[in-house]
Amino acid sequence: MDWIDLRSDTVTLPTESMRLAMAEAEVGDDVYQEDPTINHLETIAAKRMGKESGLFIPSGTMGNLLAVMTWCNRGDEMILGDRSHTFLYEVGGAAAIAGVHPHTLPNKENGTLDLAAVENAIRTQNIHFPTTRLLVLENTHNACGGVPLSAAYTADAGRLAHEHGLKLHLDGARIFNAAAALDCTAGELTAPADSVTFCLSKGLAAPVGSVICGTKEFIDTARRNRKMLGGGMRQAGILAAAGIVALEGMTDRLAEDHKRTTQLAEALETLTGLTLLQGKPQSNMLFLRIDHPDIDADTVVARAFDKKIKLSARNRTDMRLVVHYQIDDMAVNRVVQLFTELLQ
Ligand code: TLP
Repeated sequence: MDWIDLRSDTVTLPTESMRLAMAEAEVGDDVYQEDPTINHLETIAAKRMGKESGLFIPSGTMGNLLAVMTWCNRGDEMILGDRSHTFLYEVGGAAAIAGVHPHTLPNKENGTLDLAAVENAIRTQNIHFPTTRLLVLENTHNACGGVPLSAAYTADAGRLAHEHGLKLHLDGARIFNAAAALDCTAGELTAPADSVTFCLSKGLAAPVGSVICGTKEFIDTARRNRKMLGGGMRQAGILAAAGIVALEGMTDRLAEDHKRTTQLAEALETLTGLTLLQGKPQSNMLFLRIDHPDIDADTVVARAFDKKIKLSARNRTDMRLVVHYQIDDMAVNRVVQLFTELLQ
């Protein structure tokens, strides 16, 4: 029996065609910008995001840090959600490395920020204040349940940012999930943003990598900053080759993951001792609460492991399940069976 892993879509394994493309990739030294495979990935990625240029980077975390470093000076302020990945899960790199001061606002349940609150948070000219330079949004919003942010909302946020001289960065780690959820193109969702990062290594199943996109001028500076962070990767066309397969071949199938997430949710919500958090899933994530006298989330994780199912607990009661390329109908059935047996 194969392992099932619902801890994240970061656990996806590369496909056969990715491995083949990696083996055959033409490579060069990317610090000299001479890796043809990376150059090609950056070109097609920028095109999909509707931006001038792209830069291949090792991770989404580095992408968000590069955006912060490239748009802000030390001591500047950025506005972002209190449940955003950049604030919660990036080791405080924006403060520690970029020296940027985070001004958090509460994320609404739908992943957005109240734009009137954003406007109020933008600093005026005052000798006591840092300068507000950047607004960061996340699409899909991970901690808010994998919810997609609409193109209309992002456009309103972009307009507001630009009216006040701010830049808008979009953490689009799962922007293709958002596009699948909203039945639009990724480009429609990224159009209002000055910079966007997206991950190849999550639902798109590439082994490593993200791309950050923006104007040529922005990317030229981000490239210098990537070098400063030690992210100049030499013959990484081996990795970019898998990224090209991911970008060209894996985005259209994400709706399948969303369908299975809904099926899983519909089966689990019928069980007593379990409630769905954040409503019906809108993409590939399912958040649930265990509400049982004898079983907590850690017990579920331990019992699941015995059945070759990897799950993770967010705290004593809550769990996040993420559906991805390696989760087929049979895997969904095994997970439903596990919860049914545990909670009955
Ligand atoms: N998210 C991971 C963990 O870090 C929590 C996950 O399992 O979901 N932005 C968003 C919205 C993300 O969800 C993640 C990763 C990142 C950025 C960072 O990407 P990587 O892992 O490539 O640094």
